[in-house]
Amino acid sequence: MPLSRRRFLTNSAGLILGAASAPLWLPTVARAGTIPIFPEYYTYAGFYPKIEAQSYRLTCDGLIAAPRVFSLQSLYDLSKHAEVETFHCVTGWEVHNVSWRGIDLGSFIDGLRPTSTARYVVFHSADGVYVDSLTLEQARAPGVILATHIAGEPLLQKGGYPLRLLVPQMYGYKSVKWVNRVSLSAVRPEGTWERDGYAANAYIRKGFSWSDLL
Ligand SMILES: Nc1nc2c(c(=O)[nH]1)N[C@H]1C(S)=C(S)[C@@H](COP(=O)(O)O)O[C@H]1N2
Ligand SMILES: [Mo]
Repeated sequence: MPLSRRRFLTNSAGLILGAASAPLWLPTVARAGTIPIFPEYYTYAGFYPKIEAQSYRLTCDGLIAAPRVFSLQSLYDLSKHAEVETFHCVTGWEVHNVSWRGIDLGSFIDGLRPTSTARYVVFHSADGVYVDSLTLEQARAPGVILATHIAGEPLLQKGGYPLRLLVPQMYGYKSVKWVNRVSLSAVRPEGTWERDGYAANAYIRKGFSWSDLL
């Protein structure tokens, strides 16, 4: 292609893009409908659990007054906390202004009536592999929710449907997907990413490289 022709195309493209006020680079939030599409949908287990609303149960056990089992409907009834946050994966990507709805974790845990010896909240995934935990104090921090909805819609199957943890203060690996068991414990089991050397207290550190966490 002659150089002049190429210049012409570049100029036209610039004008069109300018008129549409769309940036030339890819936006951080790509949208299908209203649900933001994340750059990656991780599955450490190697598959995405397919959970049916009717048969789903959340089991709560360990150091609490008595074990409890919740249906999805009963969790939706508790899902009243709205939260808009940037989601940060420790591998470097982030998605801005994600609007979530979920259950305030602090009040949920208080409702389970932890015993005086309980120190950690452990989150298990229906994939049977992934696990992570928070201290009771971290679990009670503002904005920490068991998310049921994203952008007003139930979570995507790949995004942890029907229930995922959201810890906005920490890197995404803390936010366990497909949560089906919440267990109160006196000891902290090693989380999936901790086994690879990542911090249990995964606070997002602006201006630091992800490798600082290693
Ligand atoms: N069960 C389960 N939860 C998980 C993961 C996983 O592989 N399995 N990956 C974690 C990581 S590293 C990140 S960054 C987020 C990514 O969320 P997404 O898969 O919805 O994009 O989920 C977290 N929760
Ligand atoms: Mo991640």
